[in-house]
Amino acid sequence: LKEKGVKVIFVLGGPGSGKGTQCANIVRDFGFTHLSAGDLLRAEIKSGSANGTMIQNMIKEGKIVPSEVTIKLLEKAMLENGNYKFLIDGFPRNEENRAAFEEVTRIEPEFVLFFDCSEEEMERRLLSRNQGRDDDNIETIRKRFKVFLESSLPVIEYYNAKNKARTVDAARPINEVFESVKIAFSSFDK
Ligand code: UP5
Ligand code: MG
Repeated sequence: LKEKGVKVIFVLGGPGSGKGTQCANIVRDFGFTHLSAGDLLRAEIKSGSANGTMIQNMIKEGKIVPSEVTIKLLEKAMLENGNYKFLIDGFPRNEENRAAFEEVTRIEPEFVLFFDCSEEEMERRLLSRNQGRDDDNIETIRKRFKVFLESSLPVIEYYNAKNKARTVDAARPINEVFESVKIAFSSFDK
């Protein structure tokens, strides 16, 4: 992947902060390929893979699936795709995810886009999404928030300390958030 000249941007933020929504806009305007780690894991469940039941149980509990499983899916998706610019949405979710990805792929992100949003707003969005996701119920949502605070925020702080995090106020209307996203991407050559 590194030899392919692959460039990666991590898109991070709490559950319901708008990662998927904004990635669709970035794909349209900046020519990236969107890889949602959560979507890849859900596709793996549907495919009936040997890991499917384990993944399904972890998602229902809001827990983080072992790195090797997620990284394999991400690597495969990047290798199969002709593009070289990828948005990796919802990964890395903990320190171990981050270190393992770097170790395995030797890729460091160009930067990390962080969608900052209050829990109150994220909860409202998730409860009204209605796409039949197993984890969009109040019990699992609370667990997802806890895991985000305890395990995922430290990853954002790690990149922030390296001056690699670009933080966007995600608690605004979709179009306004995208205006800030465009600014974050403006220094990245198309
Ligand atoms: N919406 C979006 N933006 C809005 C705005 N500005 N104003 C008003 N409404 C807005 O948006 C959520 C909802 O809000 C939508 O209805 C949207 O229209 C509306 P969305 O763009 O879907 O938000 P997103 O941040 O993508 O929310 P998502 O629920 O996908 O985030 P999660 O991080 O919780 O979910 P993910 O799919 O990444 O992971 C799910 C689970 O998979 C994890 O909990 C974990 O168990 C597992 N997982 C791993 O184990 N490892 C991984 O690496 C990744 C996932
Ligand atoms: Mg999403």
